[in-house]
Amino acid sequence: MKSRIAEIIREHLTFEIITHESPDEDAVGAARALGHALVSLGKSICFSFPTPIPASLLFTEEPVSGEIDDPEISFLVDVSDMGMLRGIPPRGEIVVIDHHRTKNGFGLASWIDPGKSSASEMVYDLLCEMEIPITPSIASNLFLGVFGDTGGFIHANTTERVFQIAYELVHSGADPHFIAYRIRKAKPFTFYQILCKVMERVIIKDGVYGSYISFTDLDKFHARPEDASGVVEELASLAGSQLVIFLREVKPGTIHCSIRSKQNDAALNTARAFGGGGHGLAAGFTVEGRPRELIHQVVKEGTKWVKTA
Ligand SMILES: [Mn+2]
Repeated sequence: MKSRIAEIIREHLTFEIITHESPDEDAVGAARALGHALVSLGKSICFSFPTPIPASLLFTEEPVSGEIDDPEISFLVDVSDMGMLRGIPPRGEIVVIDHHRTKNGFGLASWIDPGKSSASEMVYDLLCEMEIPITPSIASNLFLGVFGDTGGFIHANTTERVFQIAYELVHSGADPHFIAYRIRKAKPFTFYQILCKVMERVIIKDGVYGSYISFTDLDKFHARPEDASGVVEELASLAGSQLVIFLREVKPGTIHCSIRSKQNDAALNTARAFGGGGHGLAAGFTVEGRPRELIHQVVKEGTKWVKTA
């Protein structure tokens, strides 16, 4: 499928690059790296982000090309769920590059590989296949994505291959210290205000830890939407937690849920019960409701999927 995508790139001139709502490091890194690569081939590109890139992820170089009105191809990068596009339709023929587990491929070509650490790893493989030089801008964006999706080389997807790619990216000009510090050592004060509130409310049941932050809390802290990102990882760092759930009321009555688990598929199965999806160990969903009530339901569902010793 990788070679089919390479062929599609060679045969077309104008590309739209789309990623999922609330873009994370991998979404931004993979999308921008692919953009740089296409521009280096003389193609014209444009981006379509269903929700804006958080300010904290705006430090890597953005590719620039001439304006296009009618892209021939729409790349979906780090996303294969049309529900995560906020209803914004792709304008060209769809080509998917994603590592989230989904049932079916679709569009003109669909390269979905849950065995990859990140969409950035896939873009790296594609560029190698096409013998496109990895410039420092491409390297920095791909390193951002690989670092982000492996949790800083911590998660189970941190394979030997990931380190090999990281080596190549640093060799090609990515600055690992700069990127890691921008992501990990530059947290806003509001992050810790949110975290304190979340910790006060933790519910613990059979290895399942759940908590939430309401829209009112976020408003009180003058928090930006992205200020709560990383809270779920802090819950997952608690000793004894097998599955963690974090609800964030993104606007009054709309709740986004992030789930992490240490046992395979527990996060995904819990998310699926509420119409969501993701990876086996990291999944989520968005529903209408009240966080204070919903948290009990999600914790209860989570306990079904956690095997207790
Ligand atoms: Mn990803």
